[in-house]
Amino acid sequence: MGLSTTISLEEWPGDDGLKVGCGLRPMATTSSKSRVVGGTDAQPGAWPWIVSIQDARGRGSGHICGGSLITPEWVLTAAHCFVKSRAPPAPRRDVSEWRVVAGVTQLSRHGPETQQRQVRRLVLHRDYSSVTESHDVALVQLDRPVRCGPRVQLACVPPAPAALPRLSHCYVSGWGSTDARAAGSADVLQEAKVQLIDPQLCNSSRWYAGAIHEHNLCAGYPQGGIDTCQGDSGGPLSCQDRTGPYFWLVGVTSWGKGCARARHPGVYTSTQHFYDWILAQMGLSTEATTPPPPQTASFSPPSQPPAEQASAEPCPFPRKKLQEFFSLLQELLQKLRGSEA
Ligand code: 4AZ
Repeated sequence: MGLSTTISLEEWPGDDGLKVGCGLRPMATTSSKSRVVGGTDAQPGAWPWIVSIQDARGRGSGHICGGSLITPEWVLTAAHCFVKSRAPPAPRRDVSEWRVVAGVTQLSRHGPETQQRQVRRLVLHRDYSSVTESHDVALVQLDRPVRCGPRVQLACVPPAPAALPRLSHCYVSGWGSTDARAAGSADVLQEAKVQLIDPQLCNSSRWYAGAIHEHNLCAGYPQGGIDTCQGDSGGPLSCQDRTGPYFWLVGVTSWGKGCARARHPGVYTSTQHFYDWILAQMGLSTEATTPPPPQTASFSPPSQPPAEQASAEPCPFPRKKLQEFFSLLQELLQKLRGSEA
């Protein structure tokens, strides 16, 4: 029988810094076939890395943008979320204006695993332009790490410069508008299956006519109808790996011409393109052992102590559960081998 009985957790899903013990959806049952615009509710825990970034002084939930947990204390999101109007840029530097909610599906009703955090630091990409929407990426450091559990997990960021991992199904999720013609956010998290669209086609004259940057991805449908919309920004474009039951955080929802229009799919910031930037800002690369250069758009209040070294530890929950699962699997395989002999 061609099965190995030695299964090491260290080899799964991979050996790169940001993808061990990540991308798992412990609560997911079946794959979904739904939409964000005109869409369907996501099941609790369906996208356990998504967070709601909220204006702490806003009305209702105060939801502004989505984001994705990439370590227990860092959230990857879009830079434009922190700019009041897209032109001219007026960054909202005061971290006390924001809060981050993890482990939530329905914004008006927090569940047992919902965890609210304050923001310690905002890092906007220094090349973000609200005119061209280039480099629309930001990191949010939480005041303290979240605890992982069935509804709170980390996303896997694909390493650069390797080719994109072998991807199969891609999904977007968010609390953004469900009506292409109306603003406002959804109370229950929405999800949609989308297709990655060839960048050349996306940038062609009848589509985005050159407005797509090399660090963007286009996803949606040529005919429109299913798309992210206002309020979904910063949230994840997550694609399943062909070889395993885990997802990659492939894109960050950035912009689009309207929502769900034909030949104008959603535009995403490619996370792979910013892999080194992400590591550097979190203090996980050699570059970041020196203070960030002055032009770096770091909005940490000067009175705060330096950020603790970002934890590269995977969330413990899946590891323990997976260890149990793999021990059981190993036992089963041994039994099967025994009964074959
Ligand atoms: C927005 O305004 C926005 N259709 C996000 C995504 C898309 C359009 C607009 C994609 O945040």
